[in-house]
Amino acid sequence: MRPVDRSVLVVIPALNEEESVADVVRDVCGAIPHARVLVIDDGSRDRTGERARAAGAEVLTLPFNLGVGGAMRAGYRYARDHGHDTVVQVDGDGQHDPRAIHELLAGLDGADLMIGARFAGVGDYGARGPRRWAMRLLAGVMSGVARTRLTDVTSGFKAAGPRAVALFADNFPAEYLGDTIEALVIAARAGLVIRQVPVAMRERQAGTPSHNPLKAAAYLIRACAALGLAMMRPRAVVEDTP
Ligand SMILES: Nc1nc2c(ncn2[C@@H]2O[C@H](COP(=O)(O)OP(=O)(O)O)[C@@H](O)[C@H]2O)c(=O)[nH]1
Ligand SMILES: [Mg+2]
Repeated sequence: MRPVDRSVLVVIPALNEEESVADVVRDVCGAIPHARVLVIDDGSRDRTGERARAAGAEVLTLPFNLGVGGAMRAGYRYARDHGHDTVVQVDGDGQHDPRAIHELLAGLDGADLMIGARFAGVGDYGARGPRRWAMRLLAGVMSGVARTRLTDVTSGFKAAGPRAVALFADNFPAEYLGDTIEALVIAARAGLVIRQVPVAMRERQAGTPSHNPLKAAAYLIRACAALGLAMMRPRAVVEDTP
């Protein structure tokens, strides 16, 4: 399917991103004009929603903070209910270059889920210390689960085709870290094809990251627990879309 033939919903989960979200929305609209852009404003205490709307996005305002997983589940449901067969997840802090969306969409011709992978040799984005080791370990384990080589399983830059949209509208995990590891496990176990494409990652344009070095050490343990729990869930069944 050519990218313009897809009905694409770009979902931007955002928490307190008033300084960057408008630029992200404008860049996404410029890069992929035929897409609809939905910002999920997840209980922000700043003007994230207002800025996003002024820049041309639709905004779903959640009454209280659900986390990235809960926000993405809302996004996938919105896609299904409004007839979008393809969802692209983009961060609201400007780290993801919207020009790479085309490569993600092109990859959906041979896959159900495309990951924009940061450590695959493009750009100079680097996590350090325990966070990087955790990411590497998880990438190794997840490559086995997904039966393909994956180098960055915690990337928030992803494109989901029709089968993944149908699956995630009902099964997107809302737990901590669920939007990354657990979502991939659910997809792989449902028989979906997962692939990655290398992307350059930019620095956050403004605001503060939701991670900090102290939390990094806890990341590995939590992520492994998330992986273990995801493996214990019953397999989800995806109905083939016509
Ligand atoms: N909807 C929602 N978005 C969030 C939440 N926490 C972070 N985000 C957004 O998720 C994206 C990635 O978060 P970020 O802190 O940059 O994570 P990092 O890039 O992995 O360091 C950004 O667009 C954030 O605004 C949350 O609780 N809910
Ligand atoms: Mg970020």
